[in-house]
Amino acid sequence: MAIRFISAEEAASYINHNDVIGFSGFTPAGSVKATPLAIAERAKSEHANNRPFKVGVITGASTGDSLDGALARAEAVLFRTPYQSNKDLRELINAGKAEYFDTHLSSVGPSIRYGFLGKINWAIIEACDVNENGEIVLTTGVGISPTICKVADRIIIELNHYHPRSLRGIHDIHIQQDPPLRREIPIYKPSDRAGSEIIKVDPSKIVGIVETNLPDEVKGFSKTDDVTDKIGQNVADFLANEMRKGRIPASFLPIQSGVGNIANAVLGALGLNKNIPQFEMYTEVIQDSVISLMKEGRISFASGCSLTVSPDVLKTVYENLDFFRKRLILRPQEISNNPEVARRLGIISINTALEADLYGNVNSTQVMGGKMMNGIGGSGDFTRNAYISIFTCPSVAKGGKISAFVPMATHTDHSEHSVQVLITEQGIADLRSKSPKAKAEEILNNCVHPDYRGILRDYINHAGLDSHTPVALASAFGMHLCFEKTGDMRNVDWTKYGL
Ligand code: 0RQ
Repeated sequence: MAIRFISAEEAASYINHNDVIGFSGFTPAGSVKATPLAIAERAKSEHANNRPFKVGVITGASTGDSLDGALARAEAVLFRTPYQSNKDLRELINAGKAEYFDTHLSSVGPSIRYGFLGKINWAIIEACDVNENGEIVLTTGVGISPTICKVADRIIIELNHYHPRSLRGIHDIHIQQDPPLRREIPIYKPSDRAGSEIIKVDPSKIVGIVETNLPDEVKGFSKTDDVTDKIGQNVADFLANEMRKGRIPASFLPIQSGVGNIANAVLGALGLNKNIPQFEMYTEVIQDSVISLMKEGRISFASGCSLTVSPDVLKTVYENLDFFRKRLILRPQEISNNPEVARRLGIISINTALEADLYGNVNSTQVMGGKMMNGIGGSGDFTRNAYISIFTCPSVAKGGKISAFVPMATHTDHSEHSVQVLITEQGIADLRSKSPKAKAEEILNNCVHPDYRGILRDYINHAGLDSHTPVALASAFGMHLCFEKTGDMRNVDWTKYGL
């Protein structure tokens, strides 16, 4: 194959209305940038000429603004899956102008191969190197790229010169065979390799190569504050205590940590707590704090799906690639988030809740039951299969007007059967081996904000104390209804809500 270089506009000109596209990347790391921007422009000009133009968008997880943001603003999204976190796309989804289905990240690649997502017309992926034999070296995110390259009819590659070709070797591309031929994944510790450094495709499927030189659109983190620092300290104290009690081996266990401000602060706190030994990570997103802790020797190895770090941190990684190459592996999300591996390694999962109920059911995705925030991401892949599963969140949101703890979660991503520990800035609720009533006491005494303890105590006292799980059906959403009516859950008057 002679490599054919094309412009992003030419690439976009090949895409048809209703085409389904699988995009590279996992978070903004490794997401394509120039081609989706050109597709968005094409959509706008088609719409201006009264012609329909929308595409199905399948990604690894969230992406950068040039992909999700641009396509959303152009109203060019037919459907979208899985995790997203772009403000404009979120608004489009919540306005019902794009079909969105949220699914576990480890399931996306296999679901595509099983045919559950229909035909995939295009794979549009970012690479730092490609040759005439169809050998592709990815950049900072692996996501679903190996699978979409395999199943898509045609492939467009963004060759991004921002990333050095010497990234080759940092990826471990292993895709399982599908049932009934599936075997075990040969990963027994985070640093084990199971696959290849490259993706190999049929070169005749590559329609063209779009050259770019663009950084990942990774946003920095908010500075930690008293609340996130305290949550981090509580997580570190909990884990140090588990070690003291002999419930976590002295060599420690691999950590999985979600994304966002809280997760970043938690990792920082784990690094600072000298009662926790040097540790490894088997996770999905490798954030800024992982790189700092690696430099300090607190993290010895990190296996992930993406290197989602701010531009300055990525520069440090590239300037010291020999050091980091020995300590980092990037894998497809069906392997980084694989339930089999999570269970085998005994990972400690730490993810974030929007709200939880008094029995430990966690809502990570839908505000007031129906407004999509980001999506479940990998939190379900890990939580259900963790050695210890932890959820963190501040005890209140919106300046105290919303309690993170409510009588009944308005949506459940993680059920009480999988959630073992809840941690806020107030303290730690250890839910393991407790009945629903005992879980409610633990949460009420240790995690709930003082402003809401009396309110929730009243609910518990009145709610079916003669049942296994105390629930007063008429009042269960009283705090949410009160917020909708008055803008503050603290105003709840239970007598108005059935108690
Ligand atoms: O909104 O900034 O407008 O006030 O939610 O909350 O406290 O900044 O926390 O950045 O860590 O995000 C769950 C969304 C938390 C994220 C979530 C409002 C709050 C604020 C964000 P404002 P914070 P974070 C990894 C694995 C998905 C599950 C997961 C997430 C905004 O961590 O998407 O962990 N997790 N996946 O005010 C209304 C409530 C609220 C609320 C918080 N009860 N009601 N709004 N907020 N609680 C992902 C991958 O797999 C890639």
